[in-house]
Amino acid sequence: MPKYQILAPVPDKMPWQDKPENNGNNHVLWRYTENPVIDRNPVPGVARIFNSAVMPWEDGFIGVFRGEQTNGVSFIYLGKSKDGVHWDIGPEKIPFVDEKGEPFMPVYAYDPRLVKVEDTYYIMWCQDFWGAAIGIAKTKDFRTFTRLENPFLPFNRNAVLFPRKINGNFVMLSRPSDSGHTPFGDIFMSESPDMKYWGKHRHLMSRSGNWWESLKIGGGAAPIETSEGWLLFYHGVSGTCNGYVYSIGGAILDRDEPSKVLYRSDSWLLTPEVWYEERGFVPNVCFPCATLQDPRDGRVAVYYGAADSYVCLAFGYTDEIIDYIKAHNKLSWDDTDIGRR
Ligand code: BMA
Repeated sequence: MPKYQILAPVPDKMPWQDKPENNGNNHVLWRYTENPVIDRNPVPGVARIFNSAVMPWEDGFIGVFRGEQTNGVSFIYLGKSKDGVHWDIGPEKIPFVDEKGEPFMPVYAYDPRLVKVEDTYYIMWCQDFWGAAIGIAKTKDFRTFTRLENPFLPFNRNAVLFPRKINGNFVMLSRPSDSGHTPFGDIFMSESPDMKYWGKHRHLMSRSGNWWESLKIGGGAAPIETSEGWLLFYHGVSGTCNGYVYSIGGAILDRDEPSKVLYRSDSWLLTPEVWYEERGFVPNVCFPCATLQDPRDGRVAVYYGAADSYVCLAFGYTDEIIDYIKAHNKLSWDDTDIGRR
């Protein structure tokens, strides 16, 4: 039994590989040796798949995938897998409909997350709404995808829903941004009773004085509920003289009031170090979007986009990750308050 309890459903299976003997800096996340799990040109008309999210489904897994087409425009594709590693990606963009059942296709759609709350799966992504903003859809069967009202005004990215209501409301992280490459940005949190009207906005966490996350941060995978708090994998960005570098950071949020950060690691959990993270369409990007976890032993698999070109997997144990975050904890005053001014 893990030291820290994971409060999430037990999966039938999940991809896994044991920690290698020689794990570099002995980090708490280690890369799958068969990375990338989705290579270039995976589907006709799609040049790259990356920054994508998966969940257990039926006797395997299902995922929503950012497919960048050969014309450079990204859309969301559906994929299925028996083992979470080998993916069968559908050749068509997900055919959203609006709440009246009329077809809805975003101008573009990227960086999807997939989160189940109660009996419904929600997909949230970035789309054009007179500039980059958040789109959301829901499905119960992965056949009909009903697009909901846009939750936030532009400009915004990196929407990540919590996997259960907190104090009766849906809770979503987001990162207000600009319409371009956004050289700033903190994570905020908003609540909704109905997935339509959003409010009670709170500031969750700032970019920090730590160089690897000093430019901007953004939510990554849906937070994992543990007995220590919500474990959040997020991305932190530094602005080097040769462009942005995206690393994976870790934080633990209060279970009842998640805008309070309990612990936050001053060091990254994973940073671009291998060819598929350092070399690609956009070099030096590790961009987490989903996890699978097993409450029985604390194993966690992190799905992340690498170099805006590939889907990759890293593994860890929640006990080790939480202990690492605690051991490297460095909070500022605005992490620990409720985030309202
Ligand atoms: C961000 C998003 C991500 C991308 C990252 C690095 O602004 O567009 O999709 O992975 O930049 O290019």
